[in-house]
Amino acid sequence: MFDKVLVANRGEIAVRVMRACEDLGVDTVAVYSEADKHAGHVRYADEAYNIGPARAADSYLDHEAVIEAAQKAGADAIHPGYGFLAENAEFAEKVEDAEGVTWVGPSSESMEQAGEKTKARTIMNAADVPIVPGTTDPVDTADEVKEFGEEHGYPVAIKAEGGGGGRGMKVVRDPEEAEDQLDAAKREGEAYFDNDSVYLERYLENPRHVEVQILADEHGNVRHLGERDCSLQRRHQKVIEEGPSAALSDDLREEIGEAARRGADEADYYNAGTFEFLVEEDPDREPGELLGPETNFYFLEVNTRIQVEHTVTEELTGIDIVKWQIRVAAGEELTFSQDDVDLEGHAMEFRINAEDATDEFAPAQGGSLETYDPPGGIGVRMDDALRQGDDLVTDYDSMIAKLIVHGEDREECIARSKRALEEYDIDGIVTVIPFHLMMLENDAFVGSTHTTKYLDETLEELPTEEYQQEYGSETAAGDDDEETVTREFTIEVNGKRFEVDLEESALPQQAQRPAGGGGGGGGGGGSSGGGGGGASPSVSAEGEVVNAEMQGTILELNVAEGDEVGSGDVLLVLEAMKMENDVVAEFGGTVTEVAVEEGQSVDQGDPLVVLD
Ligand code: MV4
Repeated sequence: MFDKVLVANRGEIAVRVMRACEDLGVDTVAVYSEADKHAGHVRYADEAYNIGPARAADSYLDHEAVIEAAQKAGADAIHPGYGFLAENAEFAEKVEDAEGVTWVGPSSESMEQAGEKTKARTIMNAADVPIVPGTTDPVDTADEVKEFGEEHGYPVAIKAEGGGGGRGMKVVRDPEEAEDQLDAAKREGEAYFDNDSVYLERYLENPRHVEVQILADEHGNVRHLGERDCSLQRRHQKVIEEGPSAALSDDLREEIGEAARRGADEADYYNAGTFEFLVEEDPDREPGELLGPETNFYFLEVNTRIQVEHTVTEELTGIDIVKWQIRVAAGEELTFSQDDVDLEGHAMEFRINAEDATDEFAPAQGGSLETYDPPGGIGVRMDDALRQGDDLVTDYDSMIAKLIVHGEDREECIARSKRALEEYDIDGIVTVIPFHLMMLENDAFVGSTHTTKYLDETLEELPTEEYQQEYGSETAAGDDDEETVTREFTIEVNGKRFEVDLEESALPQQAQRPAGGGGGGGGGGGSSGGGGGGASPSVSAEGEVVNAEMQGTILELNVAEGDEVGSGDVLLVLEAMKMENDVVAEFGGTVTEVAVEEGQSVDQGDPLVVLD
């Protein structure tokens, strides 16, 4: 076993990995950026090293800085968590080659194979794992797309060779779209993955997203730990994950699990991994009916990392997946057989994101945890790295915690989840807790007839605002547009306790009154957050700078210096956290400067374009 493991990550997953180390009696090393000096993972670790500025590219993504920290600390292994460098085969190879340091993960070769989708499809095909009907060779011309459409029918999916997780996929619904969508897919592939190679698949209109957890050692033992259903997604972002899937019959479950195991075996895969499948939903299926063994399912991709939602599987199987990642990397053999793997009860994971569901899930732009009082009790697990009083760090993703709930069956799991989410007390930062509570009373989710399209298609019809009103946290600036401050008081009347919410209407009053009118208590003044352009409304002689609202990648640049634009024109598309965000002109004018190029990654607040 290792003596000391460096965790090349931050937040809840870094703490999760360090907890596994503690359980194994292994020392822990954290790395952190300037923005994370006081972060939970730094507090948790035995020792910690500053590896650079807040900007991820200069710290958590800096290969040399991470490896140097490991060598300085005398760590004999590096665990990458998820995100950041976790699926970077080049980095894994550098760690493999570094003196005295072991990579906790699959071989860099496996990672490279998994990253090239046509290669992965070829291997799965060889292992008799069903793949979506399509090509395993790259496609170059619109004519090839049309030929495929004629033979297999429309719609056709064009996917980037290096793609995954919602990036670089375009759908062609009729032959006229072939050329444009082919260009778009190639452009995205080039911008994100430095690879404009694309391939084709039949596009499935109504899939469920089912993924199988694999654990394998370096001695040829491969186990599958059952599946998770991640069909509840918004713009490719998972919202609630659960297991076992409430849509699968046991026979189908067994088939999919065994297919994943065969695939991992064929690929000589080791360590933890997830095999993603699309399962063709039957649109006429009623709640309570299950998809039988005749149902089509298709391999989609392999994720060569520990995933956010691994906790669901841990609750169902009682197996500590992260601990096994470390043991397997140290050369140990798995000590349980496939028959030993038992799924017990039902589990759900709720991602607690600091986002405003009533404002297109805009990430919170700041704030601090005035109250942080997470739930507990039977069946409740919290994975987080925060405590009351912490300031929100907005430089990275918006997930601040995970709530994982286990019950004897799905019904108990849902009831317990409601209880836990209602217990959860957070003030000072907006979160999606009210949205989760809404989903637990949503017919499609409760009946488990939802597919991956459900949220994107019906979000607008859901009573998101009502739940936010009822269950939303108190935040300093109030709810975005309404500039009210709510304060909670506890009073006792004749010995009975009452909780009273007092609302102060702060800002509008001040604005209407002449100076000196007093009125509200200061009330935060509120950054408006929101989805629009984001630049402050001051005007300078050279023009107004449009800044990046969040960290991301420039996917598409629509303007050049000297261009005239109208109010509302899309200046560029910023991809952040797997979502495409249009950055629009707030007023018409001339583009006096373009500060970025396609494919460039930018930080929150970086200047993008100047408009005059
Ligand atoms: C598909 C598909 C339908 N047909 N491929 C989206 C992310 C990327 N990893 C693959 N994705 C999809 N591929 C074919 N041939 C539908 C999706 C898809 C999806 C998949 C899993 C989870 C959520 C999704 C949401 C929209 C589309």
